[in-house]
Amino acid sequence: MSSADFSSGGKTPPEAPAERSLPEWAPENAGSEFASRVMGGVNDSHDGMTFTPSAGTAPRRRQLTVQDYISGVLSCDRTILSRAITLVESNSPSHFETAQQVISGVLKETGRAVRVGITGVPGAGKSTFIEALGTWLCENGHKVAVLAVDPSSSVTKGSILGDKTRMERLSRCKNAFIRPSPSGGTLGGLTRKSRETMLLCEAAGYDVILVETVGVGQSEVTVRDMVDFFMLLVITGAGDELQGMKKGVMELADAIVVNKADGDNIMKARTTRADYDRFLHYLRPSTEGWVSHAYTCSSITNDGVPEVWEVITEFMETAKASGVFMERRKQQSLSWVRSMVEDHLLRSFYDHPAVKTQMPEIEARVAQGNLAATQAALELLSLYTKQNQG
Ligand SMILES: Nc1nc2c(ncn2[C@@H]2O[C@H](COP(=O)(O)OP(=O)(O)O)[C@@H](O)[C@H]2O)c(=O)[nH]1
Ligand SMILES: [Mg+2]
Repeated sequence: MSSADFSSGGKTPPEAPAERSLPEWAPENAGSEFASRVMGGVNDSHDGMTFTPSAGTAPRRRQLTVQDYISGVLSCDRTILSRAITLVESNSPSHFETAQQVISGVLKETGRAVRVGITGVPGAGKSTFIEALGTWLCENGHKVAVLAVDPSSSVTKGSILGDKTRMERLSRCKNAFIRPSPSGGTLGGLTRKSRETMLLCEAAGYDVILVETVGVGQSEVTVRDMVDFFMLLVITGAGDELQGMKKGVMELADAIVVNKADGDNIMKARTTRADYDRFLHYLRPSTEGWVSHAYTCSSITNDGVPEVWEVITEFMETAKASGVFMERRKQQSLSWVRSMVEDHLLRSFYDHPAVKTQMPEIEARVAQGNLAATQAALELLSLYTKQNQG
């Protein structure tokens, strides 16, 4: 089996955005000429900047070589960066190969950004917070990339995280790059795509990566595993604030931020903050050597937003000094490798022809009580291994 099979699912490739005529984040809407032909480098001294019109038709986009992608990403050409991400998000094996060459080509320019994950229930204000923090960071000399990991979009086709129209202000900053969640595929596939997108953004010079996610399935754990700093955004509510809040999520957080501390809500937000802070005191810290605290902010008035960045900065200094930062990055790379292997194996198993054909019957026998679960699993696995060896 080729490495191409790592690419998620067996679906048709998504179409890429046509140059200029569509927003850079809109892969679903795009023209149909993309890409089974992006492969294939050039042998001459092609500088990657010329059009190669096909006879008779006006070209809507030029094809890019691997080298075009690499130099485009490294020089932060946003159109090319978007197309490189579309390539990474594609489910087509040939795109996968090209994407891997592009990633390899930029890899040494990655890893220098501060990676921040932001989770919280829908409506907590994650997007608004990211917009506030992102805009403030851009005004203070940073280059900010915003990504989303939204496993709901692959299942329900609807996005829990909402769309990027909310980040209108941030999207006008020339130092900001906003990319919505890729659609389609398993959470494993989604994870690979998000991580690689993060690398591409880093290679393009974005020094802060903000990843929005929501507490669905494993997505929080997934995002914790790809960022340096993980924060939980919460809001005040009626009654017991902490009720219904999963202890596990709080244990992942390097900070809990009570958002919407504005107007009539300020006092309540402060009380909520104190409650969370007390609670955090009893939890295992998410990051060794760092005591997670709770804070308040308003993503509308911006009060407390720069202070959250101060916390992140202090966290990075502490974690780098203690070696925890490097160790976590190392572990993250290793778990990335493992999750890709697992994802690949799962797909290879369920896509296996013999398994596919016989699975319904074997499962039916289990359901009818005519076959033990263990025996069924063994039968399926032997179908898989037998034909793989043969
Ligand atoms: N008053 C107030 N409203 C906010 C604040 N942050 C977000 N909101 C509002 O809360 C709603 C949900 O925000 P959104 O960012 O979409 O939440 P998300 O689902 O967590 O991304 C929107 O109507 C926002 O305008 C805040 O700090 N203060
Ligand atoms: Mg949102």
